[in-house]
Amino acid sequence: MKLSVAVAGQNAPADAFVVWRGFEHSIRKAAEFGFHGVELALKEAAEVNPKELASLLTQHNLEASCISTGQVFAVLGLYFTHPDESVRSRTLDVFRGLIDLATDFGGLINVGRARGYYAEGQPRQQTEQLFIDTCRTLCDYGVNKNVTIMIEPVNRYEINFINSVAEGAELLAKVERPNIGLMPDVFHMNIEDVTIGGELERNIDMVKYVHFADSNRHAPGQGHLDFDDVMHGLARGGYDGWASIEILPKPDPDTAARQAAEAMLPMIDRYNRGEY
Ligand code: LER
Ligand code: MN
Repeated sequence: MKLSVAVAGQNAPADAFVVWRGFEHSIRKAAEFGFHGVELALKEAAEVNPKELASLLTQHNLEASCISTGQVFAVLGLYFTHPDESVRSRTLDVFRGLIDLATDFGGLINVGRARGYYAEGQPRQQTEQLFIDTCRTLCDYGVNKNVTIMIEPVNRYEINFINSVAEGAELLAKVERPNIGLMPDVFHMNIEDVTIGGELERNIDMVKYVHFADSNRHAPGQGHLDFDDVMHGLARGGYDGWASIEILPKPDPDTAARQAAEAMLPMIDRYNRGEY
């Protein structure tokens, strides 16, 4: 398993769960703190210059772990289940651009709240069908580019559709595409799932990536989540992908990142030595 940290552009909204902003600064800091990669939180592909980004990553010996898309929903207001076809079409355009970018940067696209939600007056069955159809369109676009689309279950206080890993796994089976998967976030699992380690293990075939934060969205170790349980569950399932730190920049960005690195890098080393 490798450890990444979520970062964003300079103009990301204040409530984005990233420790650092500005790609040059973030990549330098991530390397300095010992992370193996950066998760790029973007709202559209045009936000980065691929050549400059590739050269920064090479210079600091870091990988891009994935492209996450919270801002596509939060800033652009775009999502898969929107009743208006023209909004869905713009959503597809933005995601196609991000998929193209992901071919050189990690090959993994996160879909959080951009999956959409059960809206008042919209039949639930229609919401689910729009979700499935959009996933299929994007998976088909990404499959020959080796890009996987990962749906992130998000807790009920942030959205009303696909809250638990179990719900996500059930719905994604209906997408019937090889390059669809789940991105469990242990912060959300702590609210929604019956167990954390157990559910990670049980659904491991769908798990392509994981988000790490403690129960209070602070760095692992600063809340009451049991990361031994998380690591044991992933190890029992034989997981060998990325884990990414997605936390609040509190008490300040560097302290939060240092706490996360100091808590998790030794655990990742033990994990990779087969000690869980
Ligand atoms: C995004 O990765 C996430 O975990 C959500 O809480 C953002 O709304
Ligand atoms: Mn997350």
